[in-house]
Amino acid sequence: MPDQHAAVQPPSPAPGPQRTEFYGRLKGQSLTPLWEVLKGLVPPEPRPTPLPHIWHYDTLRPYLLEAASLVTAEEAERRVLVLENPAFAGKSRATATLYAGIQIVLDGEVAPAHRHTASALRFVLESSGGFTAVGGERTTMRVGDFVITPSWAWHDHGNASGQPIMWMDILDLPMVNFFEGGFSEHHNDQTQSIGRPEGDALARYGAGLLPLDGTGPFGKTSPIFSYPFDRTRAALATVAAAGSADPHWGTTLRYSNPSDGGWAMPTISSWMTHVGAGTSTKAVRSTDGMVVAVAEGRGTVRVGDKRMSFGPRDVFVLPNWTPRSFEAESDCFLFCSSDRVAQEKLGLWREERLQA
Ligand code: GTQ
Repeated sequence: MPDQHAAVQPPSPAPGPQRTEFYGRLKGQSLTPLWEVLKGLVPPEPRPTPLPHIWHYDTLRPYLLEAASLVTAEEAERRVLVLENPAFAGKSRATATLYAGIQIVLDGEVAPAHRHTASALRFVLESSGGFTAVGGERTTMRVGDFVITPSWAWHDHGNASGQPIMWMDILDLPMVNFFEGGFSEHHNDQTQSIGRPEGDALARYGAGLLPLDGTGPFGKTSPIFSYPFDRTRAALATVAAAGSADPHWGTTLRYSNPSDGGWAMPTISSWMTHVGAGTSTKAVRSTDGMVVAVAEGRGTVRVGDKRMSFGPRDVFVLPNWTPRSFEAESDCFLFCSSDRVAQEKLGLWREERLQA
């Protein structure tokens, strides 16, 4: 230990044993030299960790059915196969900030009521009419529907359709857990009590009308908790037919919160992109990593130097700040989600449109 009162010596300019010895002593004081870590801490541009990855539905489906033969929905609480990015082994992450999984509920099963501060969305992949109940209202889940479970809303899932139902879950769990701010609890009953008829929320908030008073039941989340695919598809097809596609983003409409015009959820952005048969989009990159589920169509996505062919119900990850573009063989309807809304609120979101 040098004498603290001795005159400070000019620095020894080259790395050497003195530095190593100094760093060793710093460690013991819970101190670390910034100059050794600065470049990693403040990178000149994003260095994406997630890898591009695709899960083909044909591959996923038998595993889901096998899971359902081994574990009941009740025992599992949520019987889900997590879509874990190969770059995040053991971390239950699809991107740096989003969790994704595929959930299966068999005919006659119940996924019991619980709630958590993490927000969830569902995108329905296969259904003959299973349902979810959210905050006192039930909604039938049809293929292509976008359904929200707002933060801290009770939710249980059920199925009396005679066939299994499968959907993609996306939750903001990595974000919530980053803040270490998460809560959850179980309901006393398997299923919550239902206080409003099916379709109530859509009628009140989703018909271009709003109640005279009241802001809706879900705080920062859209009071429309179920956005039916037939409406989304019809709107997008009409807009696409008008020929106003963005060269980089195709024809895109975002799911919005009618109360304020913002994104439907406070932490996760979702939108649907149409790319017409035989057309392609130009490459673009943005700071948000995306999870995409194919609602309809076949095509190829280029992401960085990788090409992935996709078909209906496939799910893929497009890493942050990595150029991406779509080539559509047939008319494609692509459901996309990312943390864009969170980045926008924090002033972080950027995009770069490339000319290729
Ligand atoms: O349906 O509530 O995939 O709580 C992960 C956690 C689904 C759900 C997931 C959950 C849920």
